[in-house]
Amino acid sequence: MKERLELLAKEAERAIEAAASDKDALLQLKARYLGRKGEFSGFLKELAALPAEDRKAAGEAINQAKTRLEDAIAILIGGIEGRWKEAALAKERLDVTLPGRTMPLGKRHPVMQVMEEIQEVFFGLGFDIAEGPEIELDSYNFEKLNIPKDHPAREMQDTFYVSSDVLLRTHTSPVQIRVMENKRPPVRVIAPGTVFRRDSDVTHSPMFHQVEGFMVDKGVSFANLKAVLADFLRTFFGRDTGVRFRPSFFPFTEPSAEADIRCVLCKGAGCRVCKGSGWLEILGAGMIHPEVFRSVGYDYEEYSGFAFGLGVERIAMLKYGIDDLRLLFENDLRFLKQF
Ligand code: FA5
Repeated sequence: MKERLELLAKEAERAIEAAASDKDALLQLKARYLGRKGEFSGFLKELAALPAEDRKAAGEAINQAKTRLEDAIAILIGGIEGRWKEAALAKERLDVTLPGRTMPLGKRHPVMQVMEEIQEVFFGLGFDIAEGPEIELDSYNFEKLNIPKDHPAREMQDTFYVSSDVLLRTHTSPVQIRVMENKRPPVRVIAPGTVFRRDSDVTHSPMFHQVEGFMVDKGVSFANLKAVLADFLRTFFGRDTGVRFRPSFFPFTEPSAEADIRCVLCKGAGCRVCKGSGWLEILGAGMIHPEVFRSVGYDYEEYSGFAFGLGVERIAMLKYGIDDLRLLFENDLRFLKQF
């Protein structure tokens, strides 16, 4: 038995050596020689037939041979797996110096960018910010601004009505009323927001943005209005931009004016945007009407104030040389990415 055992062990060792780099073959050899029904199990069965005094030594010899072979297989498989792991690690090594993959980032819409820039200029002049509702009461959008129900000035702003007393605000001027009802002078406020009108062409959109601004205190004059607006326009468009004030009419200001800026698209020569005039109207303004002061409980003998309303899209058009205001609302990324 001893010789057969040694012979089998030698044969197994040779087979293992020949399969040293093949994990599957090694596992097959393990099953073939050392498995429960493997070739070495035959020797264990023979043990019972041996005389009692020889059994122990024979059992040990079988187990030693098996253990040796098991260890040899385990070492070889360990080596193979180790090499696989190293190869995988080498292949997958992270190169931390590679630039990351960039996610396309969204940007502020040009109208919002311009709105923020406008706010910055007025912050610098000491104005606070206020907001009001986009769905507004008729009384705030019109009546308290000195525009009663039958006033012809209502036709200046084609209105989207929700019901007879509720509408989509046509301008940011109702925020003047909401602020003045709640705060005593001095006030210096700007109110940016979305407004709605039944209007649509290259310089008009049914939804657009305004920045309202107003200042009330003792002794505020038209000169203050001109100074603030001229400062804003020069800061925004540059020192040599042509600006002009024209007399105008708003029921909530007296006297009233509109400010135009030299059309940057045609440099004043006349084009479809400025309708051939060389100028583009960007804001309405004036001294707050005594009737408006009366509706908010301000004493118009004691206080005076100015107000203005800027069209944000018009300013964006002029700033970026856009020749059709509707482009700003088409959400074409090729257009929007330019800003
Ligand atoms: C008003 O809305 C007044 N509330 C402004 C005002 C405030 C005057 C305070 C006096 C005191 P107007 O309707 O002119 O005024 O509009 C103001 C600006 O909004 C215009 O100069 C123009 O730049 C812009 N605007 C008017 N309608 C449209 C439109 N449909 N689309 C884009 N911009 C517009």
